[in-house]
Amino acid sequence: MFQAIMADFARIVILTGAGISAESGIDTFRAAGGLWEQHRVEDVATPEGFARDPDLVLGFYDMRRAALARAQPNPAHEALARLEREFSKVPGRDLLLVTQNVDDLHERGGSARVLHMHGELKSALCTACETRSPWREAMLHRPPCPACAEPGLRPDVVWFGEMPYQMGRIYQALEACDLFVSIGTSGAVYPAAGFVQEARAAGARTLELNLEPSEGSRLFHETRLGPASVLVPEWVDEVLQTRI
Ligand code: BV8
Repeated sequence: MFQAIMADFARIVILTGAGISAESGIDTFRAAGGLWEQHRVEDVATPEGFARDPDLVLGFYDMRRAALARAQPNPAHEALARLEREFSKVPGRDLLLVTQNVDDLHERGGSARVLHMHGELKSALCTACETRSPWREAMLHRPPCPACAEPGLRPDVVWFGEMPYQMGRIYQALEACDLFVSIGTSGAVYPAAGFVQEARAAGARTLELNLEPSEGSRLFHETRLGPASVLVPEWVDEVLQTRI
């Protein structure tokens, strides 16, 4: 892969996956011992699995919400926040951070504008009144919905077969971007795995930062392999140097 020339980029879309939070101690999905080895996807990340065994699903997300409370953002999250701060100082520049992750490490790392296309662990969706509420506790004991008091809360995350959030806004940003950067994702799940093709069709440069080649590596102009906590700060320095 030839080195992408860090020319001046005005509109950047960044997609992150579980790999950017791995060094914060958050399990990824497909690594050895990862989340999908401990549980079948069909059982814990589909509406059918939730209908079949709500206790298993609520317990699975309670465990992940508790693990998140013990995790801290890492230099990769912090570097993206630095890029957002510097970008926002320059008129006409736009940065959209789209994450597949349901953790809040981007926000705790300092990012202000984060689009959680697969929802968030710290949000509860009521199956009775469809209200979304900020949520930090467990759900296994069926707490009452803050809006309607019904005991019908589920994790506000997008399961397989459900519609990801804000797809219109994401596709709009992909059509207008001049740089698309994918960080820490295996490229195994759609529609996120197809974003690189949307960006290329729009004429954008495409860069992948990942620990190992993903399923979509061949679709990127450039792939850099290594841990996000090293690659992302290096890349942000490159982009910001070019700008000044
Ligand atoms: C949809 C949220 C229609 C919950 C997740 C049949 C029926 C219905 C749908 C389908 C079907 N067949 C296919 C589909 C589509 C389906 C799909 O893609 N299935 C796959 C299995 C083929 N998708 C859907 O159902 C989606 N909805 O299609 O609706 C539609 C279509 C178009 C437009 C609009 C609507 C909904 C999918 C969402 C599922 N929810 N998560 C939760 O978190 O529990 S999926 C979950 O896995 C993630 O959110 C993410 O999206 C996905 C991939 O995970 P990654 O983040 O990439 O993590 P992974 O472990 O896989 O990889 C980690 C990577 O990091 C690795 O590459 C590793 O090398 C790297 N890494 C590790 N350490 C580091 C590192 N990199 C850097 N540094 C490190 N230190």
